[in-house]
Formats: sequence, structure tokens, C-alpha cells
Amino acid sequence: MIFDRKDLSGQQLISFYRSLLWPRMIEEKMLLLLRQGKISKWFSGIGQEAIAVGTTLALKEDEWIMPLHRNLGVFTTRNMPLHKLFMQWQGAKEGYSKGRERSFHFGNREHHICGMISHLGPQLAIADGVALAHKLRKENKVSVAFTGEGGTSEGDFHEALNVAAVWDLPVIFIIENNGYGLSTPVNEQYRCISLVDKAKGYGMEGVMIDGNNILSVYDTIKGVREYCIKNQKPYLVECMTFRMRGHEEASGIKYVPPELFKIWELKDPVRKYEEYIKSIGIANEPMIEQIKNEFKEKIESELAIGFTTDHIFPDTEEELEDLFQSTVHSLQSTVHVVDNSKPTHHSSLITHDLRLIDAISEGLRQSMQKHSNLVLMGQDIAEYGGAFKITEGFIKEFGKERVRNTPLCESAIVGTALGLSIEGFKSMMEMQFADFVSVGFNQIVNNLAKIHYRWGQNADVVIRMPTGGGVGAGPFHSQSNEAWFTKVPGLKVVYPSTPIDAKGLLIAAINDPNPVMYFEHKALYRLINGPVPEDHYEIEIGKARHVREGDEISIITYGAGVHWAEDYAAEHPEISIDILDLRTLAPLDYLSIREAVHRTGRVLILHEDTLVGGIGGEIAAWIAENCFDILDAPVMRCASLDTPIPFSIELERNFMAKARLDETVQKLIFY
Ligand SMILES: Cc1ncc(C[n+]2csc(CCOP(=O)(O)OP(=O)(O)O)c2C)c(N)n1
Repeated sequence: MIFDRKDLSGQQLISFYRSLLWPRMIEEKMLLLLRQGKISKWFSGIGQEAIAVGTTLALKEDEWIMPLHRNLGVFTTRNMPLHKLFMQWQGAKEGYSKGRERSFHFGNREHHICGMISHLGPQLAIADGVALAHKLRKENKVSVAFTGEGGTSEGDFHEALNVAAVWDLPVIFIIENNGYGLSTPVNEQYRCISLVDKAKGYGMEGVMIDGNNILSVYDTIKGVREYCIKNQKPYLVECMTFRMRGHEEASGIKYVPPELFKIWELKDPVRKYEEYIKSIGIANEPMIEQIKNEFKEKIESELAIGFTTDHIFPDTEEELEDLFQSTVHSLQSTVHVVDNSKPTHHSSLITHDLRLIDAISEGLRQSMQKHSNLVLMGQDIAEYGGAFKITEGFIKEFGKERVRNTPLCESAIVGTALGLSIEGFKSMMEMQFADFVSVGFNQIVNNLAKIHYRWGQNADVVIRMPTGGGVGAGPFHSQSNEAWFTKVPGLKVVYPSTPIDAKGLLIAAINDPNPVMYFEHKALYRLINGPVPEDHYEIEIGKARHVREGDEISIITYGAGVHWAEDYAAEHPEISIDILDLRTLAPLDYLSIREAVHRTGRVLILHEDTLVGGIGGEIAAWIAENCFDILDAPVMRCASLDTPIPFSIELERNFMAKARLDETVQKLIFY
């Protein structure tokens, strides 16, 4: 191994040695503690430290890193105190995630480290978002994301590199090629000769280096960093290395030919560097011994603090509160909140008549005017104006930087949105059709939804979901998939049915610093119109709207269901029908639900979504548990058939809940 110190001083070389040795010695201690049962799991980075350490040393301290499970060296080189890291690994409240996350699955804003989720791949696009923020602010900064060679097989790797290349983002992608996935060798992972060759395919530069040589890593990343900033381009670095221990400590190493360990033992990054600094006379054995002794003592003293953690006494209120970033400040701001939750409420604001689609567009436009840090992303949303023309004309007013056409890569764009949020931007992503959310699902349910609870980082992201059927568009352009998200703690789900609510809820969703899934029914876009305040205003998230007063049955519904119920009530004046429009599906407005039950004692829950697992089941269960004494009949549900949504208009009509509304109402009345 050849070390080239370039212009590094002796003092710097020693300081690098300390940075490299520190995670190695911590790990050796952790392996002992693991055997003693003091910590539960350990993913070893022994043999790979030069990559994490060299990279972190080459960056500025306020540049974000998206590390993975073998990157202790990132955490230590960013000077995270060992006692606190140790508290984290024990699952203690005093760690970085209040005991909610394991091993390296945590981040910290102070140290500019974004914590991984278990899933391999999603980290990469978050780096795109952070880099986009730097680019938009014209800051001279990069972001860095790590992946193993196994992780490069994930679609997220492809999507993130492609977006970074197409958008010219200053991101450094680092592959740690350590020869094996969990047990899968590289010849069962990919067919190209080397992974760095993929860079060319994405239209970016790349380089393969010796990942065990800290000076190579440092010098390469330093140079690549300057390149990325100067040229505003991404870069791929493949670091060749070897994992000296099992995937995690319990999984063993039987599948690795023993001679490989012998070969790589000779290339150990810490030992080779130690030999080097001794060979050029800037360190000697007593000095090395002294550093090791100092670290040994430091580890013991830090662990002594680390062990003094309190037992966790769960506080349910705190657990629930930490799901979301507080929104108090946004409600206290100058935003006008329109309360139209009762049939008797009238707003004094000046209104104009808009279709649902225009109300959404107006809410979005006014939000863009209000928030200079709001970025819109979606397929064909710029010049073309979006599949439904909601952003038509936006680039003229707000420019292409803030109204961004995206490549076809839903997962990477959700990840990018999260990265933007980390850097203080707000973003709105338009799913071209709600159906396509399935290919961005992981980022939404595992990253956006959980990040605040896990380590306090908010995800200031709104995902607009053109949803629903009735337009003969078949199984993949018509689905109602809101229940996929109402079940995920950490997401807010809104679903307006009227223009006034569509605009106000969209504004509220954008003002809210938390992730909001915003469902908009395609069939209602141009069908429904109504008075909409001209000003910028919010409709409160989590508040249902009492649409119609009645005393025989209560229909609890949302979206297209509201209009089905209203039409039905108009066609059946002989039945006194009460209607509640939920408007928000997560969190549910239980108070209004209870009031609706109370008004009639007979409840029908109506939704376009299919029956099994729809939100109706949840509401019915809640009513049964909490309102049993005021019910005069069992809660009934009217939902769409439990089949995919079919194409032919006749079949679709039969599929829809509306086809069974009269039947269900009659059943309920005559129960
Ligand atoms: C999406 C996903 N699939 C499977 C796994 C299970 N898993 C955890 S680590 C690992 C191997 C990863 O290999 P590589 O990316 O080369 O990184 P290394 O662990 O070798 O550093 C696997 C399969 C996972 N975490 N995420």
C-alpha cells in the first residue's frame, strides 16, 4: 500500500491516525461488551474504517452525511461523544433517539448526520435533496451518501444517481465494496466488471480507489468535493475494501474462504497507516502506545458515564407527542383559519366560484407566493403543467428551479423531498396518479413517517395524490389507496371533497411542517364547483365538516362519498339524513364522529375505497367501542367491492360503493 501525504503536515498525519484508530478501538471494546450481553447487536466496520474516517475528514463539518451500518467512523470523526453513542447503543433514553432506535439508525442535526433506516437504498436520494437545497441557495457545499456494493442492486441506487445526474446535484456517492452482501458474493450481486463503470451510464464521473488507504480516501474525496462544487455535478467513488467480520456478529463468516482474511489482514487500514507514519519518522512505538493507552482510558471513562443511564419509564403521552413536530407556531402565525365545520358557519371572506381543480391550483399558487422556500416536484409539472394542468403557468411565475419536472422515479423524489426538508425547505410532490405511489411507498411509510419519532427531524413534505375512479381508467389509474397510509403512524392524511376545503386543506398541509398525504379526487376536479375565499387561508387538519343536519341516519363519509350522500339525501326527502364529511382521515376527528352518532343513533360509513381494511372498519370499531350506548343499530359500511377497480364503465359502476348505497341505507333504517 502506497501512502502519499501530499502537503499534509506531520501533525495532520498524526491527527488522522487518531481519527482512524478511535473507531477501531471502540469497536474492539463493543465486541467484548456484546459477548457480555451489555449491548444487543453490532454491525462491524473493522477493516473498512479508512472509508468513513477519510471521507468525513475531507468534508466541512456542516456538510450532511448519510451513513450506513458500517460507518462508526463517520460518527466518531464528527466528534460525537462516546458516552452518548454508548447510551444510544444500549437503547437508553439519553441516547440520540430516546431509546427508539437501534445501532446506527439515528441521525443528529448538530453533527449533520442523517440516520439510516434498515432498508438499503433510501439514504441515497436524501443526499440528492440536501444537495438540491445547496444548489438552490448557491452554497458551496456537497452532501455524501454511502452504500454497500449489495445496496447498488436496489432501484433506489439507480434512481438517486439518475436524479443527481439529471439535476446536476453536488452529491458524492460512495460505494464500499467489501466483497459480500449479507453472505452474497459480488459475482451473485452484479455482472459488470466494476461498479464504478456505472457512473458513465448515468452521465457522471467516477473513480475506483483503495478503500483501505486513508490518505487515498481523504485526498480523493477532497478533490471530488471541489469538483462537485465547482462543476455542480455528482460523482461516484467505489472504495475497494473487505469486511473482516460477519455481516453482524451473530451471523458468522463460514461462507468466506479463509485465505481472503489472510490476504486482507495484510492490508488492514489501521495497521498499514500506523506502519507508514512510523516509517516516515513522524511517529514511533512509544507514541503509538501512548495514544492507545489514552484511548483505552477514555473508552473506560466514557463507558462509565454511558452506563449511568436511567431505566426507561415509558411516558405514553411523550411517545405520541413526538410523532409530529409541533404545529402550534404555524397556527399562531398570521394564517387565516376558516371554520366551516358546521352547516351554520359562514365565512366573511370575499369568495369567488371555483372548480375543485382550480381551488387546488390557487392554493398551490398562493402557497408558492407565501413560502419562498417551497419547491414543487413531479412528472411533467413544469412546462406541460402536470397531467391535470394544476401547475399550468407556474414556471412563468416561479421559475424552473422551484417548479421541477422529475425523471420517472417516485422513490427518489420522495427521498429528495426529505433531503430538502433537512435543509429547511418545504416541498410538494405531485404523484402523477395516486396509484404510482406504490413505487415510492418505502420512502413515505418508513422515512417520512418515522423520522421525527426516531430522531426529531421533521419531514416538511406534502404529497398530492390524484385519486379515485368513476372515469373508466382501469385498475392502475383509479385506485383508492388512502388506507395504505392511514395505518402508518407519523403521516397526516387529508381528503377534501369541496373546493373551499381543497384549497384550505392544501394550504394547511403546506404550512404544516409534517408529512401530509393530500388526496384529490380526479372525477371531482371539474365536476364540483363552489365559493372559495380569494385570500390565503387554512382549513384545520383533523377537523370534520358537518354537511347536513338530519335525525334518522348519519352518513359518515369523505371524498366522492360526500357527493353521493348529498345526492342521495336530495333524492330521498322522506329520509332525514345527517352527513359528516371527515375531510381528514388521519388524525380522525373523533369528537365530530361521536356527535354524528349522537344525532341519529344509526350510522352508515360510506367510502369509495374497498371494504376490507378500509378506514370505515376503523371508524366502525371506534364507534362500537366508544358510542355503544347511543347506537340504535349496528354500524354499517358501504364500500366498493373487494376486487381491483375494473375498466368497463358498467363494471366500474357495479364496483363502486354508490351502487349499494340505497340497499345499505334501507337495511340500516329498517334494522
Ligand atoms: C431493502 C433491504 N433488503 C434487505 C436487507 C437485509 N440486509 C441487511 S444488510 C444486507 C447486505 C448488505 O450488503 P451491502 O450493501 O454490500 O453492505 P455491507 O453490509 O456489505 O456493508 C442485507 C441483505 C435490507 N437491510 N434492506
